[in-house]
Amino acid sequence: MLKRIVTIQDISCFGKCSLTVALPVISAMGVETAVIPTAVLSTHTTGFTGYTFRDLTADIPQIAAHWKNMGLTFDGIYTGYLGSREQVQIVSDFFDAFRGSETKIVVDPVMGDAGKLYAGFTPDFAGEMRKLCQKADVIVPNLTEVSLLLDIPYPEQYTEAQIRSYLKQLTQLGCPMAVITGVRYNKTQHGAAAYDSRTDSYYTVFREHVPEQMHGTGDIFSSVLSGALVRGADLEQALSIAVNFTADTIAVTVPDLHLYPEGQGPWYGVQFESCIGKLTEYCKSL
Ligand code: PXL
Repeated sequence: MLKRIVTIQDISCFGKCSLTVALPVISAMGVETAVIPTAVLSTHTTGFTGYTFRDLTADIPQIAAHWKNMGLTFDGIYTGYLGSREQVQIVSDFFDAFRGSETKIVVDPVMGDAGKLYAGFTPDFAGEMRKLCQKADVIVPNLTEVSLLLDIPYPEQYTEAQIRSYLKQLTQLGCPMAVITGVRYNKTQHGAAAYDSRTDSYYTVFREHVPEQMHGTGDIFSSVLSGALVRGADLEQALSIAVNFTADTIAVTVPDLHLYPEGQGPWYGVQFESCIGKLTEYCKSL
């Protein structure tokens, strides 16, 4: 029987992030992908201006009630960008209603990047997100989100020992496993680090660093990680597939960045479509 994930995040109609990457990427991994759109935006909020934003918070409990009546169950629940504290609370109730003994819950606590909050977020939102993280099996913050969750200054520079300490502190929020994305210990490599508190094991996977800030790559990473975990990968395997696929999508995009409107290339997202074949290849090991 096909595994089934429900992913709960916004749909940014243009700009390839959140649902417009989660749906194709998780489906390509051979996992059925149900969605709950939390909001509809004309574009994502980084770089573009004048975007529309339709909030769908009120629809979420109604969708959940319908699904409960139908007896739907999920092998995985993966959450990304959530637009308000109220939405985080509703998603937390969704976890309680749909968590089965085998359900993997992945929370990507989307709040910011490169030391800055995304438009519309305030630091107090982090308190609500911290509570949601307690209910997850795996959380997937970048270093900006780590600083918000742990209430520490954004670390511009860090050592491997510090990353290990952050990972451990993240699991002490209440989730057994944590992954930190966008980790760099030197100028040439870029990757992610993970910690499983149940076995006290650390893992890291790196690829060549590309000096471009691309948009939507965190959502691609978390989608792949979620798909792999639901397909039965352990944390180390899931980390490896997620880092490698994300790096592949960045590598194919860089040579074309100059073809996009002036300076906007990174906002348009990465060309993950041309890497889907590699993703299915990586999934053969699962
Ligand atoms: O990729 C994260 C993300 C998701 N959804 C929306 C965003 C962003 C980041 O800017 O604006 C609407």
